[in-house]
Amino acid sequence: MADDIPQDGQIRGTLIAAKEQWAREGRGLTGETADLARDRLPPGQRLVESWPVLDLGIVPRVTEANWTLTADGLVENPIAWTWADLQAQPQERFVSDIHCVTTWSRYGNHWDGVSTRHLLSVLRPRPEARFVLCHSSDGYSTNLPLEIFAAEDALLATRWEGQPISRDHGGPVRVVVPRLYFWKSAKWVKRIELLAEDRRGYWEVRGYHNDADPWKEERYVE
Ligand SMILES: Nc1nc2c(c(=O)[nH]1)N[C@H]1C(S)=C(S)[C@@H](COP(=O)(O)O)O[C@H]1N2
Ligand SMILES: [Mo]
Repeated sequence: MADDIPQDGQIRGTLIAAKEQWAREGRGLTGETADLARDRLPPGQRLVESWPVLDLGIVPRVTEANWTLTADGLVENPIAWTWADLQAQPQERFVSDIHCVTTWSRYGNHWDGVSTRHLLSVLRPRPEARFVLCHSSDGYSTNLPLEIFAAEDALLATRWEGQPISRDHGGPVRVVVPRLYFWKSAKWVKRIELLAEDRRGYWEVRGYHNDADPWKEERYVE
């Protein structure tokens, strides 16, 4: 079971408290409106070359051997996949930009993995299913609307720039949802739950915006 996965590190209480404070202060907010036709960088963001690591401080020891993914809730066909099951699905390549609420963005990331559209075609969501809650092996969770989870650029990623996703970045399997701030992309994903009603995740109950659209600067709770 994914719940038995050993963990290293400990909760970064000071960092989490600081991020809650940023939400109260509205840190990084510019009040600008993005022009999508013109801008590639959303308002208040700055470009980085290397890929920063951001998490709660707990790094689960997930491997290809012990990784499992449950996807359940309001679906006709719930699944419990191993790494081999995931590899047996159609693999696709994606290119997208990352926008983190802490104001860094990284352009042109190459991802390989299984599209969320394929996953959903296997699951067959019931008509009532409208929201997705992703759960991770470090105790993290994050929520998003089903239609954004199902976007054509969203995936279960296993490779970045041609290499297996490192443990720090959520390997062996993480979610990538490029349309939203990166906290909506769960590292070490272990369960994907389809819901009729929205249920808020880790940062969403700590002052972060439920919708998280970088182009609208939806950083924090209004
Ligand atoms: N499981 C898990 N996923 C997570 C997080 C986390 O703490 N745990 N942090 C989120 C946040 S705030 C960000 S910015 C990105 C960071 O991913 P990275 O470390 O690969 O850059 O992961 C998101 N997904
Ligand atoms: Mo973040």
